[in-house]
Amino acid sequence: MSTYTIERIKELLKVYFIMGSNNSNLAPEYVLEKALKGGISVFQFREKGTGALEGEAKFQLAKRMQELCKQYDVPFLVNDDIELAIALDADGVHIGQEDENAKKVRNLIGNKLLGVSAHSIEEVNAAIEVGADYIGIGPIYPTSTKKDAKAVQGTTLIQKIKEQNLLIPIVGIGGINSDNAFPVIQAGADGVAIISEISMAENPYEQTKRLKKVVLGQA
Ligand code: 3NM
Repeated sequence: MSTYTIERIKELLKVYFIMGSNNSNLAPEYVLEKALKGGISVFQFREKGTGALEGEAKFQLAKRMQELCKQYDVPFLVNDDIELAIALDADGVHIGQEDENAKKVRNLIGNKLLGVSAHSIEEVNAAIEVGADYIGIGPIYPTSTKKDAKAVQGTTLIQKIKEQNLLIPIVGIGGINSDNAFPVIQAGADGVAIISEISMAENPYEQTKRLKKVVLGQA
C-alpha cells in the first residue's frame, strides 16, 4: 500500500486526467496546464500508441509535465513505464493486466501509488491482494482512444464491487464525458478517468470545470 489514506485516494480519483503527446492537436503541456487550472485531481502520463515519443524525448516531456503538476500540487502518475516512474520519482504508476506483473511492480515502487486496471471481480481481488491502491474499471462506454480496449461493460462491475463491500477506491474509464459521467459515480465509482473529453476539447479549461461539477453532483 502507498502512504496515501483511502480517503485521500478517493479524492484524487475524482477528475483523473490522462494524456500523452498523441492525444491532442495542441501542445500537451498547454492542455495539461489548462486542465490543472480547471481542477483535475490527479494526472497520468500515458505515452502510448501511434507516434508516441520514446527515449530522451519521452523522458523530457514527462519531466515537463511532472513539473507542471508540482506547481499545482497534483500527483503525477506514469502509465506502465516503471523505469520512468522511478527515474522521475513520480507519485505513482498505473498498470494494465497485460503490463508488468502487479506484485513485481509493487516491490519495485515501494510505497508509491499503484493503480491496476481490472475487468472482472477475480482481477479486482487479485489487484487488492498485491496491494493496489485503486482499480481502474473500463471501458464503461465505447471509446476510440484505446485501440485494444476490451468489450464495453457499462457500470456492472463497479456495482458488483460495491455489492461485495470491497473498500478499494474505484475509477471508471472509457468514453466518459460530462454528459455520461454522473451514472458512473452513482454506480459507486469514486471518480472518472478521461483522455479525449479534455485532451481534444476546444477549451480544456472549461471542459475540465464542467466535468468536475458533474462528478461533484453540482451540475
Ligand atoms: N483504458 P477516453 S479505456 C486508457 O478500458 C484507457 O481500461 C481503458 O480514453 C480501459 O477517455 C481507455 O478518450 C481510453 O475514452 C480512455
